[in-house]
Amino acid sequence: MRIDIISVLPELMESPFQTSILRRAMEKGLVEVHFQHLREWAINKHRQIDDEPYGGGAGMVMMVEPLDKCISQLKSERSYDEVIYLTPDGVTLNQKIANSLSIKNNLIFICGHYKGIDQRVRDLHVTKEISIGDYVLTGGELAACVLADSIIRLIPGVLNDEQSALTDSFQDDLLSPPIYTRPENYKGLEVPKVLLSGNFKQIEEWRHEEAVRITKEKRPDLL
Ligand code: 6GU
Repeated sequence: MRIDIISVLPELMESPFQTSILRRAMEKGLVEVHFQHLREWAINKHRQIDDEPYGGGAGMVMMVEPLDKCISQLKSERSYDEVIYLTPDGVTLNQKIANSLSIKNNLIFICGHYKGIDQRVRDLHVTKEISIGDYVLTGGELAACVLADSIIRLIPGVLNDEQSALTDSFQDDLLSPPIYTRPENYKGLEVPKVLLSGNFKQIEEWRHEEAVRITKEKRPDLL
């Protein structure tokens, strides 16, 4: 998979991709992440990428030309499955969306800033608009990192068995059951006996019951 992230502030996204699992995924060649610096596509010597909104009002608008030039250049080099605009107006990211994007080849992410992007970028190029929740961030960069992380970890080979994505919370619309490691007794708090029983059928039943109980308690909307 290849992800191109278009941004005015790519510095904001450096460390997530240089650390731990995402870094290893890139080193293994399972994913390429390319940062496209939007200012390099600016059309004047001030490297301007935003301008005042027609019709007035507060805040600036990201101009159509730099974004269109950058996206058109990328599209001339390879075909893209989706052009995703990260915006609080988008559909809220969930595991189903991450799953569906994890099987794509090439993706473009556009990180919005200020009041957003000129509508014509959406009309020309954007195929999906994604938000990471009902709150406002300073820009789309942190959301792009969240989206990329949720997708990349699902690519076969990125996680090892211990980190398996198959037993995640949300993978079957249930939260995870409680988990324990040594010691068996800590300050009088004991590990549930069933987990020490060696009876895998019983353990699986217990885990499922606990997952249902916890989901009912914390996130009844998922059931
Ligand atoms: Cl994708 N962008 C911004 N600026 N704020 C957000 C968001 C995205 N998702 C939630 N809040």
